[in-house]
Amino acid sequence: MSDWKRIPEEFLVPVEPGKGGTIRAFAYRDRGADRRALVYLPRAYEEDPGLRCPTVYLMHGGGGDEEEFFGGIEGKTPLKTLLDRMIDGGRIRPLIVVTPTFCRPADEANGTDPERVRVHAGDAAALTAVFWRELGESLIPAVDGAFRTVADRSARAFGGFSMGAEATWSVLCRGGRFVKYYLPMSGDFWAVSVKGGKDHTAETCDALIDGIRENGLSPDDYRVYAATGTEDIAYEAMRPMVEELLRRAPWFRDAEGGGNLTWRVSPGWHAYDWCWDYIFWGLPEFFPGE
Ligand code: FER
Repeated sequence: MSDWKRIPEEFLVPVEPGKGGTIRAFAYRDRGADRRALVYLPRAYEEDPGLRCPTVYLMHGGGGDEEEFFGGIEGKTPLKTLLDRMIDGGRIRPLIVVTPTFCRPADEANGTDPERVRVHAGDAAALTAVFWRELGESLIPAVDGAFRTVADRSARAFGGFSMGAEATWSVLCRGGRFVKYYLPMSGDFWAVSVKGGKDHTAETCDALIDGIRENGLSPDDYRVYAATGTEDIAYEAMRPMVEELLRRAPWFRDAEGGGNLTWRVSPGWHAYDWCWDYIFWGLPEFFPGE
């Protein structure tokens, strides 16, 4: 039995045309390469030219691309409606949401074959491991330059699904100076090995904490909301990893006792359908409505 609460239905009813936020394509450059992301701008951003917003970055899973979270600029997945309704209902502040991709053409991805990346999570991990560099060096500066963001790490979140969760742990480990809030959904950290959260639990947690320490962060400087489901293929790897993190005070302590790490388990499986729930419950922990 699970006491997991699904998203109340009213948050999944599209707002009237013209009343919600907008999704657009966003082009930027990274080390000479053309890069693309989708960007959601909340309604309030368009209406109030003085408004600056926090930014949430969401990374897709293996086999996906920058279109996947929103279902393209038409917003075919529930995510746009969910954000519109959460902002309207005062659950979260008006936010800018950016969905980039870790995929790169073969000639600029250190020999990584895009076709193998699409099919093999282990190959994708070569790209999720390094995305933090592009984030800090190119994507964040481009987004902060193009939109009225709150250009500060305390107004940035990074989350992702599956291999996007791997990217999320990697940003915390290696790029924690750029981002304060983390939403890893259904994925463990592969710094030591594929499924290292299961097969090398202690070493994986050591690697994460070593990176955090090397970046000069203290436990108040980051906040993690980690979630997956009991029927999810990531559960067997994410659960031992996060449970071990919860034993690593002062670096991680249960948010229920005032700490920096929330661990939530749904009855769900490895699918975006469950990410909507994790986003619904996670984002208000970071950027509550006023
Ligand atoms: C995990 C389980 C599965 C995980 C990633 C996957 C990063 C990805 C699977 C795939 O893309 O096929 O714990 O963590």
